[in-house]
Amino acid sequence: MLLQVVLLLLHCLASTLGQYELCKSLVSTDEGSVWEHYACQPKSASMKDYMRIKVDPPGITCGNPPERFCTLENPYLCSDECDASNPDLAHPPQLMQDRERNGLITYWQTVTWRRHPEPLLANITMSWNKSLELTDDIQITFEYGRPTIMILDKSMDHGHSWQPYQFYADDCLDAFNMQPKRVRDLSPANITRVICTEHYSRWVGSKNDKNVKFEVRARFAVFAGSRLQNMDSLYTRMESMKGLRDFFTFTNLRLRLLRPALGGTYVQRDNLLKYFYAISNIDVPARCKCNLHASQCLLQDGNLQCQCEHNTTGQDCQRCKKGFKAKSWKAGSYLPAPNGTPNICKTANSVSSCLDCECYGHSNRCSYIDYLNIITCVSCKHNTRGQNCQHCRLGYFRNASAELDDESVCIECNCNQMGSVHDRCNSTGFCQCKDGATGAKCDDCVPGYYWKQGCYPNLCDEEMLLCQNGGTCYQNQKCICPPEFKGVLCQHSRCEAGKDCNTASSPHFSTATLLLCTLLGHLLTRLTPH
Ligand SMILES: *[C@@H]1O[C@H](CO)[C@@H](O)[C@H](O)[C@H]1NC(C)=O
Ligand SMILES: *[C@@H]1O[C@H](CO)[C@@H](O)[C@H](O)[C@H]1NC(C)=O
Ligand SMILES: *[C@@H]1O[C@H](CO)[C@@H](O)[C@H](O)[C@H]1NC(C)=O
Ligand SMILES: *[C@@H]1O[C@H](CO)[C@@H](O)[C@H](O)[C@H]1NC(C)=O
Ligand SMILES: *[C@@H]1O[C@H](CO)[C@@H](O)[C@H](O)[C@H]1NC(C)=O
Ligand SMILES: *[C@@H]1O[C@H](CO)[C@@H](O)[C@H](O)[C@H]1NC(C)=O
Ligand SMILES: [Ca+2]
Repeated sequence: MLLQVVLLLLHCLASTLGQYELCKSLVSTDEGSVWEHYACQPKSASMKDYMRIKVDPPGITCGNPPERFCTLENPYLCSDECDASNPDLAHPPQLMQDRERNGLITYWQTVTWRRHPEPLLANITMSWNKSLELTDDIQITFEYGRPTIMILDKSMDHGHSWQPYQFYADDCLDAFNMQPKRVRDLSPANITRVICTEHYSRWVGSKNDKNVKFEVRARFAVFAGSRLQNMDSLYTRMESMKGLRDFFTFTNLRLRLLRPALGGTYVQRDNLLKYFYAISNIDVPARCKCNLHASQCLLQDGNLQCQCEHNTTGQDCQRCKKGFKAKSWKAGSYLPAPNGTPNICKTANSVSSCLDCECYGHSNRCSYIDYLNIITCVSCKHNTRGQNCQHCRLGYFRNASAELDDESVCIECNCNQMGSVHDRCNSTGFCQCKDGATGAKCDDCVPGYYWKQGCYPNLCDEEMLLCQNGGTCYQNQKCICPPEFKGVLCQHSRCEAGKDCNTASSPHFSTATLLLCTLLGHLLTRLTPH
């Protein structure tokens, strides 16, 4: 009874706090206080406070040297000036993420489009060195008009690889050869589609609508209802729909500004001082991705870091702590609502009754070997072997980018059976090749060899081992000789002394013919008059 009351109270507490904001709580039961664990995630935060901004190319920020600029609405009003050396007139990149006070708008600004028709291009790269999950719309505020062409990119691997997130143009077909779409055209099944939208690029006057958005709320609303009243439904989809969570996940964002605002008309070359980009704010509402193992995410040594619970560790709580690897790591789950499943990392002890059974999650069984006095893992999975399942089975090698407790820690060598000595490889995946074979898997031949279920030395080629007497080399395997010749390189005439054939074309003579020729030569020199 008491337990039920406490649980009910707890449930109320959880719903007032919003779900998944607690990783655990102490509950009293008839047997005393125990910890209850739940799936948990940090609160949404304004990630612009933590972003590192880089603009490219390096000289794109205005003011060095100082320059004048005009506005699109009144092109003859060119009183404004950008001067990097004067704090009041400078427009450095950090003004895209500052906190504006007293209604004073501060903005980053580029040089003007002096070199038209060469495009005025600028990239803004935003990095966090942390996986984040969007919780609301990204909003970029442009002063002096929004770009007519722009791409928003994202990276999920700290900038190693990038993918487009959304295309923006005043004419999608013309700029990107894409049909214009709105998020509201998307159905639940294609909500993660990358679209091109014209909604944020058309000229409406520079003051009327300054914002360009990446719509997250509207995508959430497809599952959670227009006022996001049913987040459970969204979270359930996050678990079941492939790619949905990843769609909102990123470590870096990049804005590629491809053409500035033009004022609703074509480029007027006599006044290029009115074309440039200016951004006053970039809002990125998101939360740290902690795999539902942390409810806090704090700045540590300049980087965001999940405060991992459930005996997990790592920047995103993506591993089990040392000594808690009895089972493979798993992300927490939103299901079942409302508290989810924490998927706690377990000590080896809690699984294998007091033995020190550390198998990096590749086994949860150990046995004691009496005469060696050791405890060893039994039936290591994932192609591992060894006392702690810490080695790879023969024929497999260690995946250098995987942790020891990763399911993909051992990669099959895949040595070519014909080309290699055996099916084992070294620690970087190189197999041991037979003579003439090469390549990591020994499925290639060194020069001078040809492949035919293994590597064999060339019998003919186009350089050293030329087929002679008009023979042709067939796949380095044999010379196809004209009928009157034979031999590996067709170097032998089929004609033998006494037979009726034409030896004149042959550079090779039988001994008898040679003798005859020598004799004839002598005779001729004797007969020639001096
Ligand atoms: C912006 O980034 C893209 C993709 O890496 C690159 O191709 C392009 O050259 C960059 N543009 C500028 C102006 O640096
Ligand atoms: C990124 O974060 C990781 C983990 O917090 C840290 O080890 C690394 O030094 C950081 N890199 C940069 C460039 O700050
Ligand atoms: C998404 O799916 C809906 C209906 O299934 C379809 O009408 C719409 O064109 C699709 N959108 C895109 C961008 O493919
Ligand atoms: C994590 O391990 C510690 C012991 O090191 C234990 O006190 C704690 O309760 C564990 N937490 C969870 C969530 O299992
Ligand atoms: C190696 O491990 C990494 C990290 O777990 C994984 O992403 C990758 O797919 C693995 N490589 C192979 C070939 O299995
Ligand atoms: C594995 O073999 C390849 C080819 O012989 C060699 O280049 C590499 O250094 C070897 N790796 C190790 C770790 O021995
Ligand atoms: Ca600002």
